[in-house]
Amino acid sequence: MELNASQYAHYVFKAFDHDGSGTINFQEFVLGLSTISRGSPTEKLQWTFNLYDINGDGCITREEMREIINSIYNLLGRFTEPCVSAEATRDHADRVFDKLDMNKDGIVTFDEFLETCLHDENITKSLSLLDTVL
Ligand SMILES: [Ca+2]
Ligand SMILES: [Ca+2]
Repeated sequence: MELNASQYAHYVFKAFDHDGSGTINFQEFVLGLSTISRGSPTEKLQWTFNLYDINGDGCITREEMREIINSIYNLLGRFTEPCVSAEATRDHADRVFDKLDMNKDGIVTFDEFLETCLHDENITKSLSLLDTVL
């Protein structure tokens, strides 16, 4: 599947759209922005988790992780030289996913996500690449 910057924008939009109505009202917008800029570490991670949980079922699959990281790289790719290869992107996504999936059951729950991120600064950094593009 072809991913591009507008898809990433779509995912970010979805993360802001708290009630999933398809539109962002002023309250949701303010809530999203204040979480990103002033939220506690847990609140920020909850927000990031929601971004990665594309279908909103409460857990992150490997496919979802690949898709978001891919779309972030696609967006960043416009500003970086040389471009990151598709394999490198996939590798990165798999490495992050394997770290997050503590019990190796193929899905990342919010508890696993929180636990890993609060103890591993590098993971938090690579997950919050979006800080630099928002
Ligand atoms: Ca999901
Ligand atoms: Ca798991």
